[in-house]
Amino acid sequence: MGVKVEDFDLDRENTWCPGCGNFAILDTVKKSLANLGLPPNEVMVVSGIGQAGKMPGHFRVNTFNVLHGRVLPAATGISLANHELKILAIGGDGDGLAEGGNHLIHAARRNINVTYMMHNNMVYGLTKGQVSPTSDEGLKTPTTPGGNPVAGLNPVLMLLGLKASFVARSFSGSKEQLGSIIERAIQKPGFAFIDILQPCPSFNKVNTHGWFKKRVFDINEEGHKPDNLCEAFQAAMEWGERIPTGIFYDEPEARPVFNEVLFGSQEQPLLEAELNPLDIKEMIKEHL
Ligand SMILES: Cc1ncc(C[n+]2csc(CCOP(=O)(O)OP(=O)(O)O)c2C)c(N)n1
Ligand code: SF4
Ligand SMILES: [Mg+2]
Repeated sequence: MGVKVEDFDLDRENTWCPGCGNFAILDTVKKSLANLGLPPNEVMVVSGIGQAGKMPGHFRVNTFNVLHGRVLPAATGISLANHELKILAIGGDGDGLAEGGNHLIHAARRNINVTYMMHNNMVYGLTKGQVSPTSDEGLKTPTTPGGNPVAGLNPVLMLLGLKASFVARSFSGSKEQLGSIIERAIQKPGFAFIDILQPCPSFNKVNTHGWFKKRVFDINEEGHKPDNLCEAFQAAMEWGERIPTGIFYDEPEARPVFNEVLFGSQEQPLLEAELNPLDIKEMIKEHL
């Protein structure tokens, strides 16, 4: 009796627009969890605010929907309290790179044991299409009516610069590739980052499903091996007429995850450990 995709089904009204890339990402995540034999009670999905942030409302797992931009601090705390959970952090490009950009830096640096999926539709979808940190230069939005005056940032290059343990990019329209990357990321100990390109047909009329489909190609199929950081940078530099996807970097040498750095190897999750409160009255007196 393995885990089935239907085990993750939740009968709730879905308010995503027709054609939104989030549907394919949701289906693929559920399939990947089933393929890995991870039952819903062993999975925790933490999400921020935005259309991507609504993901946990649509599948049966442990969930925590937090403030905009605060996905990774919450995921860090959960992973420290219970390292036995498989933790998926989910949010949009605005959530992860604008409001939450600071947290992304430190989650990667600390190597928290979390898979982070950033749904990248290159705009703020939920709040009706404002410019985001990944919007291309020239994109006209309600906040940049004359066109985005600056170039969008490349999240893959940013995460390589932070030496994240695992850095990949996929596209909601490449479900097979996306599924295999998600499965590998979940199995990777430490911080695994996936930039998931997705169309927002309601508010991004430029970077559409067809626009991405015409440009994406798989770097691993073209021979890129993800064990070399310099070559990963080289592969990630491209953006435009051709958009590289696949696994850019998968750190070959295992590095301790944040739990191990703080607590060493743990026999039981912190939340089950016996409380041994320190009596600090004498210490306080010394400073009075
Ligand atoms: C602290 C805070 N700032 C701003 C907002 C308003 N807000 C909600 S979602 C959002 C951006 C959503 O864009 P993104 O993260 O890219 O997700 P998408 O909807 O595109 O999936 C903003 C600015 C908020 N809810 N809370
Ligand atoms: S606004 Fe865009 S991101 Fe949000 S549900 Fe609609 S298509 Fe998807
Ligand atoms: Mg977005």
